Amino acid sequence: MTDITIALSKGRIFEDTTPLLKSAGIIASDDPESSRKLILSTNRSNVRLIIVRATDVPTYVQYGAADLGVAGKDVLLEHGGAGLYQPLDLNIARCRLMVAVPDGFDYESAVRQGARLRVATKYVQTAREHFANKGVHVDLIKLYGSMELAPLVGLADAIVDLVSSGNTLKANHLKAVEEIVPISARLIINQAALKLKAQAIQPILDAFNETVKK
Ligand code: PRT
Ligand code: MG
Repeated sequence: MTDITIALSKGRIFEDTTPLLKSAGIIASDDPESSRKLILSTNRSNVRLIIVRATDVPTYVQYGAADLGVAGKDVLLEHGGAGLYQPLDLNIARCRLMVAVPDGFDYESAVRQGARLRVATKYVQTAREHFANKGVHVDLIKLYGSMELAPLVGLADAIVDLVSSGNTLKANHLKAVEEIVPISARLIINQAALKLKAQAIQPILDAFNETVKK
């Protein structure tokens, strides 16, 4: 039987993918929240899960270290998608990639006046493209997390970050001023694996498809 490796990140992606895996008859043998294992076996002897950082999922799948993976659209936009087949929007881990500024900052008028903005973000590629399309001059500052802090301490005028409930922005006296793109997690498949392991992969893809449609 062909061996299949599926790359997931722990937290919301793992939690939201668990029911989809179940619909394909795949049940993890351990919970990544409590186990320190990075390779999890499943009830299916030919299927294993690997637990990697959310931003690393496309890389594992691109190089074929994993056949399948689940990654946020935000992560895929930054990665670029080389070597990946993206057949299915799983409609999970939904949020929006947005521009946010301090409560008192008049973003619209800054943009209108052609101000040069300092923008802190983990999403440098996507942000660069967004502001270039708008004709807004920006200096991008790459951060790896907690972007909400940057405007509060004078590191940046604005941030580009994911927003779901809006509570994190509110708690830090920030407001969303522009949506860049709606985000959800996608199934990704290594392009070569899809051809070479079609018999093993297609039933998983079909089950995911059915469950997502419901
Ligand atoms: O957390 P870690 O540094 O380990 O990695 P990660 O942040 O890359 O992974 P994880 O598991 O937090 O996120 C995985 C994926 O979930 C992301 O790539 C998104 O596609 C998706 N997702 C959905 C989110 C959110 N919703 C979300 N709200 N990822 C992050 N957030 C963060 C956001 O960055 C902000 O800090 O939650 C905060 C805002 O939430 P609200 O509800 O306060 O608006
Ligand atoms: Mg996170």
